[in-house]
Amino acid sequence: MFIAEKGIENIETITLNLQAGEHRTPEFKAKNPFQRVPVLELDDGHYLSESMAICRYLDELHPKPALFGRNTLERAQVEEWNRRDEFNLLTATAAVFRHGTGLFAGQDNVFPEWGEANKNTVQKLYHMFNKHLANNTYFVGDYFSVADITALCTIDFAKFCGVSIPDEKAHLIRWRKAVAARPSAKA
Ligand SMILES: N[C@@H](CCC(=O)N[C@@H](CS)C(=O)NCC(=O)O)C(=O)O
Repeated sequence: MFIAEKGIENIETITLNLQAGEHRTPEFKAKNPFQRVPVLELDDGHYLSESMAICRYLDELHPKPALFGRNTLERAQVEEWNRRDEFNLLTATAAVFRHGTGLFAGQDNVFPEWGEANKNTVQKLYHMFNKHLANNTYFVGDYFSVADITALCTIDFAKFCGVSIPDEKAHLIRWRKAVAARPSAKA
């Protein structure tokens, strides 16, 4: 979505089948020792992983449109919300994915009770996000940023994990509809 918002067209995409373990090969481990996607492969032989590191790299090469903030305050606010999206919402959602969906049942270190607890955490965050969006078009005022991209991807992941936005959270639903309607969300 970030690449599409930037209008960058010369990045070839290679999809790995994670369920088939295509990221657990020695070749892929050499690109990212953590064996996670995404990885950006550079022409000079470097490999970059971690989504935000990749986004920041692309942002410096393609500054327009600015997605990390247009001034000092906005840059701090984008960071503020992006960290809340990742450290709070994504962490809780990932716990629901692993512990609360049943997809990993039977594997070591899977605790369904922890999954249920994190479903509540996601709902509490939706409550806070909804209040914030009552007075803001996007997470940072009327400025669309990478924090909106992180939040949309995480909220849609949470839905996949069985945690949807409740109907009464009208501001969060309005925001989600607007961001999901962007052409980049379908890219
Ligand atoms: N912090 C990393 C997270 C990367 C990550 O967890 N990727 C998942 C897919 S979204 C993955 O590769 N999972 C494979 C596995 O856990 O074996 C980032 O932002 O890029």
